[in-house]
Amino acid sequence: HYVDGSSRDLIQRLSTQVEVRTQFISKEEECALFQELEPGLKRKRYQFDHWDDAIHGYRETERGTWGSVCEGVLRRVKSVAFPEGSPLLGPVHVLDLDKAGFIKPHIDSIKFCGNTIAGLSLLSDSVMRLVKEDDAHQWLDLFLPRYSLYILRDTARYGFTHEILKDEQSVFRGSRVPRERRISVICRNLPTEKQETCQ
Ligand code: AKG
Repeated sequence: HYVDGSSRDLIQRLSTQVEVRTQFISKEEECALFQELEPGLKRKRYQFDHWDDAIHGYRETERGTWGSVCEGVLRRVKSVAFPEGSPLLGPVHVLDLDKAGFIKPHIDSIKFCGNTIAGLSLLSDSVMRLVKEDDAHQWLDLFLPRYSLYILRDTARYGFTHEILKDEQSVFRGSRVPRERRISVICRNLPTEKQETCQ
């Protein structure tokens, strides 16, 4: 439903590594997250001008401590997305994309982030595209509705770039997915020592 791709086989192969959980947070929880984040975000300007940035039209922040509603949401994210006991990157990453903003294809740092990325989508639907690093013909599109949680693991995280499509290109299975301002709240785990020594 929420995953499209270049072939059935690819969708099947990545099915344990790519998850979209719809309605993961309630409207009230989105509101609580927004109210905690908006004052800090509002003080910053959207960055549009760095031509070499992976992200265009964004502002960002990190957060280590949350009020009780948000803390409950993050506990739920952690319990469904990460292996038990997997140490997480300290603060949670918050990315605020302007309506005109987008994220270009990239692979998250293998040095600083572990095998799992989990992100909540606030305020807007969007489309995330994964493209195999060494074969652009192999791709997956994920429809990320507002209030959903996506999880990328292992090969989906290491062997595929991910991007958030700009409004003009935001289409899923032939249907337009209008992009509004979007805030994502992203949790990552730390690389294990074994992963680190492999690089
Ligand atoms: C990243 O931080 O690596 C992302 O691509 C974030 C994607 C998102 O906004 O959900």
